[in-house]
Amino acid sequence: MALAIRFHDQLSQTSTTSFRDETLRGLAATPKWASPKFFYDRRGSELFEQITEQPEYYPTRTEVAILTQAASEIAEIAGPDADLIEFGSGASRKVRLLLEAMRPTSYLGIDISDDFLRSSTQRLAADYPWLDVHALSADFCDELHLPKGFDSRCPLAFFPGSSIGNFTPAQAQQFLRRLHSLLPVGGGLLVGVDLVKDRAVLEAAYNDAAGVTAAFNLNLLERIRNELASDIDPARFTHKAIFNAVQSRIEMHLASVEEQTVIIEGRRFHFEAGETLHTENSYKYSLESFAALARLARFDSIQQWTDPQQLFSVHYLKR
Ligand code: AVJ
Repeated sequence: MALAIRFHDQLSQTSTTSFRDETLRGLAATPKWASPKFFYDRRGSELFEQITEQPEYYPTRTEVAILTQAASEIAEIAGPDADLIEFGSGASRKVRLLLEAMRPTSYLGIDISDDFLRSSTQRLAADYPWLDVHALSADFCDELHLPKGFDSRCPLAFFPGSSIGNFTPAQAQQFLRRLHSLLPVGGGLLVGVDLVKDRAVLEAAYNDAAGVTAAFNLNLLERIRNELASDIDPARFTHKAIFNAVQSRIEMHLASVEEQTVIIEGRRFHFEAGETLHTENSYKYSLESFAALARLARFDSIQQWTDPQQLFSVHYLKR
């Protein structure tokens, strides 16, 4: 039946323990940190969708404009037998541009937010009855296995949104190497990469006036309070996002408004007034620095697209 999606679960039981263990590990460290992959519970995924609609947050609409322009060229490079694998599919909006241009036989969406993934892939299956839709709930920071039943001779991996910017350059290189070995010779990788630019533009994008990014950041504390045994109070923290030019990254933090001790799973964590929990890095590249990183992971740069203002880029890499 055309509307049936095939759902593969690689997260299941391990996900609560990894949230607990990684949270405790990060809070015990100096400086304190938390992994941005835990932003994406259902509420967090919804807040992220709202971020993408804020006037200051240029990446999504710019990437959509680039993909709209480039879709037929991308389909041509990928060839008639290509299938699509999307990493961090979220609401699966951008991939529609590619699906319509490429008309692949199969699509596999991979995301850490499993109920969100379920509903967005179900909508894809309903809208494209000719498409064989697979969904894989997985943390792609772990080892990658393509699910049984999804076999493609010519996959095109799509990693949109500059999610690769959440990795340090060293981790990004390692991730690209793993993708490289997952793909058969001739397979492709289409990756969205945010570009370095003026500090004011960057900082505005992560400090939207409506406060959606602040709510998204603070939702991590809601998650700790709801899913772990904790007395943490999100009202005693504030959102902070700054551009670190030396490291070429936006940093998001949650700053403690006063000196306090929070309890999580029976452990006590002390915060000085103003001390922060570092929740996210979002690295910004130049066209050249990203192409160099891809080369280190043994990919060939086939084509790059950008917008007239050079805000964002999309790279076509080939194994
Ligand atoms: C999904 C990682 C690409 O870094 O811009 C948006 C996440 N964080 N606003 C980004 C995010 C705050 C986003 N990525």
